[in-house]
Amino acid sequence: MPDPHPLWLPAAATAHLRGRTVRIAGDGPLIDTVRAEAAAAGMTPAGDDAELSIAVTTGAASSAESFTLTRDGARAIAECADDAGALHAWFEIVRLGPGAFAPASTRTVAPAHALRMLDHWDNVDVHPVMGQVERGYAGGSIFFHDGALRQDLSRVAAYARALAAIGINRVAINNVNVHVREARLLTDDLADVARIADVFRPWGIRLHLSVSFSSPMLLGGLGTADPADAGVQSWWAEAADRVYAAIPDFGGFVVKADSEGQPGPFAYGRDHADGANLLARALAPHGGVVHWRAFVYDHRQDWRDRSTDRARAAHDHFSPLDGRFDDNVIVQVKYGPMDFQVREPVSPVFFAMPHTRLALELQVTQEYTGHQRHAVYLGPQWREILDFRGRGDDQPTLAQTVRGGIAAVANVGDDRFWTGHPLAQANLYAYGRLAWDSTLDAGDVLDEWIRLTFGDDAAVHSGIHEILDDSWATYEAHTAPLGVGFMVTPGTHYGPAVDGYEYSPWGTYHFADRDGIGVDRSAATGTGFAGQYPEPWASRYESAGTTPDELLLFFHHVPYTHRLHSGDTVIQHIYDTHFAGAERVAEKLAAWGELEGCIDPAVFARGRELFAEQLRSAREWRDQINTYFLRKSGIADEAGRPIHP
Ligand code: GCV
Repeated sequence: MPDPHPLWLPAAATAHLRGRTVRIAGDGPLIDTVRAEAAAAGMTPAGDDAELSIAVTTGAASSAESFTLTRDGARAIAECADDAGALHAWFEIVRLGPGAFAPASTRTVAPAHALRMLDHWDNVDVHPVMGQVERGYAGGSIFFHDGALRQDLSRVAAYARALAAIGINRVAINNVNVHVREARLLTDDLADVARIADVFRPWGIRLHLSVSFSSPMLLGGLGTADPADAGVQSWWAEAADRVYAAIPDFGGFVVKADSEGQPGPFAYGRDHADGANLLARALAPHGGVVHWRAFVYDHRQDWRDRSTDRARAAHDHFSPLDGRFDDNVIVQVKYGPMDFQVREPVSPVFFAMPHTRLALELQVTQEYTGHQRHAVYLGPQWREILDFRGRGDDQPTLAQTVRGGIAAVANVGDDRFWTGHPLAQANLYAYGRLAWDSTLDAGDVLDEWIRLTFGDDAAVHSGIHEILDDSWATYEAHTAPLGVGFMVTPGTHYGPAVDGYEYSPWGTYHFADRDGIGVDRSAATGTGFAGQYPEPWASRYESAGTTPDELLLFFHHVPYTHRLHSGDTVIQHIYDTHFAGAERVAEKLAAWGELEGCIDPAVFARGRELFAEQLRSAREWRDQINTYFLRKSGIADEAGRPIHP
C-alpha cells in the first residue's frame, strides 16, 4: 500500500523554512511538537537573533490559543498566549509560505471559537447497512477495523498533525449512533481509547466519545437509565471517573438521544435538559462537556398527516428548555432544520436559545452532496451559513451567536487520498480554517489549500480553483430545486429519486402535483415553521414574495408558473438550471483533463475516474428531474431541449 497522501503538509510546504534559524522558547508537550516540526523542516536552532522566534509570553496575547505575530521583512516573532498558541503560530508560519517574514506588520491571531471539533461517525464493528463508517465515502475507519481498535495508529498521527495545522482541537472518534459494541468504548476499551488520545495530545487535540444514553443498562446491568434515578446518576459519575483516570484531558461526551432509534430521556417522561444535565454533572468535576444533539424528530411519520413537519421538530423540542441546561452542556444544532441538504434555511433554534451554549453542526462528509464522488467545495455554503444574521441585517452573524463552538461530521477514512475524491480534502481544510476564523473568504481558503497541496504552478492553481469555486452552486443546480430538498435515493442518499421519500415515514416531502410544488411552511396557511424565526425572517419567509428564490420551495407551495425574483418561472428555472448544471460538470471534467501531466499521476487518475462518474450522475439528475416535472406540469421547455416525456 503506498503512503497516504500528505494532505496540505507535503515536504514542499515547509521549503521556505529550510536552512533558516529558529528559537522556540518554553516547555511542554506542544512546544516539543513545535521543536520537532522545526527540526523536520530543516531549521537550525539559534538564540535571540533567530529568524523565526516562537515563545510563550504571558500577557502577550490574552485569549487562549492566540498569538501575536510581528514581522519585519527578515524576521518573524510569535509571542504566544500558551503552548497551543505556539503550535498555531508554527502552522501560520508554514501556511504563509515564502511570505512568512514580510511585509513588516504586527497582528494578533485568535480563534473565533474555543471548541473546533470533528465528529467521526466511525463504527467499531462493521455495521451491516452503514459499514465501518456511517456516511463514510473514503474507505474504512482510521481508528477501528473489523470489530477492534487498530494497533497501528500511524494514520491517526498523520491525521492529528494535519488537523492541528488547520486549528482543530477536538475529535469525537465514534458514531453518534452508538450500537452495543461501540457503547463499550466507554468501559471495556478505555485502554485502547487512551492510546488514541495519546496520539492526539501532542497536537493539542482532545478526544471525545459518543455514548449511549442507555449505557447504565447496556454496560452497567441497571434496570433503568432514568436521569432521576440515584443509581443511574452514580453509574455515570463512576463511569466519568474511570474515563478521566485513563485520559486526564478527556473532552467529554457526544449524545444523540431520542433520535432515529437512539435511546433517550423521553422513555422516562423526562426532557432533554434532564438527560443532558445527568451526563454533564458526571463530567463537570473533571472539566468535561456534553455535546447534546438537537437532531430530534419523529422518523415514523405518516405522510398523510399534514400537521407534522420535521423542520419544526428541533425548535419545538429545545426552545422551551432554554436556560435549563448546565453550563457544561453544549446543544449541538445542525445548520438547517432538516438534514444537511445542499440548501436549507439556517435553523431557527440558533436564535431561540440565548441562555444556552449552542454549537453549529456542519457536515464535511458529503452525504447529500455527492458522496465524495462529486467534487463539491462546501466553503461557500458554510460562509453563507456562518454569515446568516437571524435577528436582522444589522445584528450579529450566526458565527458571532454560537457560544459552544463548531462541530462537523468528518470525511476521512483509510483511503489513500484520505477523502475518496482528492479534491474533497479541500472541504476538511476549509472547515478547520473557517472554524478558526469564520470571516475568511471561502475563495481565499481554497487558494491556500491549493497552494499548500499542489504547489505554485499557476495553471494547476487556476484549473483547480475554477473547478471547485462554483461547484456547490453547480451541484445545487442539477439536484433538488429551489430548496425543496431530498429527492435522493432512499437509504444511500446518492443519485436522484424524485419521489424516493415522498410517501416515507422520514418526513421529507416536496408535494409536487400537476399544478405546483413545495411545502407550505407559512404560519398563516402552512405548518407554521416560518413563525419559528425572529423578525425580520419570520415575515420574510412567511410570504412567497419576500422569500429568497433559493429557498422558495422550502417555505411555499407555488404553481409551476410562479415567477421568481430572477424573472423566470419555477418550471423554466428547473429546466434551465438542470441543463446548465450538467453542462458545467462536463466542463469540469474537461478542465480536469487539462491537468494531466501537471499533477501527481495517482491524484489525476482518481480524479478522472470520479469526474466521469460525476458527469454521468449529473446527467441522470438532469434527466430524471426535468422529465418528472415535464410529465407533472405538461409545460414545455421554452428552449425546446431534449427531455423525455
Ligand atoms: C448518524 C442523517 C443520516 C444518518 C445520521 C443522522 C444523524 O439522518 O442519514 O446516517 O446518523 O443524520 O445526524 O444523526
